[in-house]
Amino acid sequence: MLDIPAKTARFITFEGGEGVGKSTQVKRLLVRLNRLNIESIRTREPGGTPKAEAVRAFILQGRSESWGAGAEAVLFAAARLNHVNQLIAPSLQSGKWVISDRFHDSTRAYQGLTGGVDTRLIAGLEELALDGHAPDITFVLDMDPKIAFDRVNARELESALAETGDRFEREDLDWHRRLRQAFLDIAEHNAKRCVVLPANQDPDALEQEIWDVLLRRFPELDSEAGA
Ligand code: Z5A
Repeated sequence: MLDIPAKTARFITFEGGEGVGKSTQVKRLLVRLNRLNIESIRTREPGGTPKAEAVRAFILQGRSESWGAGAEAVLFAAARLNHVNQLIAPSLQSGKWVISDRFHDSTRAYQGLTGGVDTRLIAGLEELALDGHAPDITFVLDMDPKIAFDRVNARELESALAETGDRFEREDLDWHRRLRQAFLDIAEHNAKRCVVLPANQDPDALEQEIWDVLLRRFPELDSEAGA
C-alpha cells in the first residue's frame, strides 16, 4: 500500500488592535482557501462556540470590568478552553484549516502586558486552554491606533455601540498605543510564529502580502493551486 502522508491542516491566527482590519483579512483568506478547495473554517475570540460567545457578550458588555484584569484573563481562558476543545481541535483533526480572528496573543497583550496581570497566571491559563494547540502562524496587523479608531468610528456611526464603544474601545489613545507595542513585543519574542505586517495599506495589497507569506511558509498551497 502506498504511504501517502495525510494533508496537514493549519491553524492561522490574526492579531492586533481594534480596527486594524483583522476580520476583513480573515474573510478574504477564507475565500482564497476555498477557491483552492481547501476545507477551512473561520472563527473568532472571544467566541467561536455557543458557550464562548456567551462569555464574549458578558465581557464586551462591560459586566466583568469591575472584576479586574486577572479575573477577565480567567474568563477569556475559560472561553478559549471550550473553543479549542469543541471547535479548533476537532476541525484540525478532521483536516480543516482554522483561521481565527484573535487568539491567545490577545490575552497576553490586553490582560498581560497592557492590563498588568502576572505573566505566570497568563502562561498557566494559556497552557491549560491551548492544550498544545498553538497556531502555526500568526499575522500581527500593525498600525497607528488613531487611524484605526477613525476606521472603527466610521463603521459604527450607525450601530448601537456608536456612542459608547465596547468594553475595550473605551480605553484612551495612550492605552491603545501601549497595546500596539505589546503586540510588537510578543511578535519579537515569537519571531518564528509571528509575522508583523503594516495594516495601513490598501486591503487588496495587504491580502496579497498575507498570501505571499503563506505560500512561502506552506509550499503545499502552491501545489494545491496547480492541482
Ligand atoms: N480581548 C481581550 O481583551 N483578551 C482576549 O484574550 C481576547 C480579546 C481574545 C474583542 O472585540 C475584544 O476583546 C477586543 C480585545 C478583547 N477589544 N476590543 N475592542 P472584537 O473582536 O469585537 O474587536 P476587534 O477584534 O478589535 O475587531 P474590530 O474592531 O472589528 O477590528 P478588525 O477586525 O481588526 O477590523 P475590521 O472589522 O476588519 O475593519 C474595521 C473597519 O475598517 C471596517 O469598516 C473595514 O471595512 C475597514 N477596513 C478594513 N481593512 C481596511 C484597510 N486595509 N483600509 C481601510 N479600511 C479598512
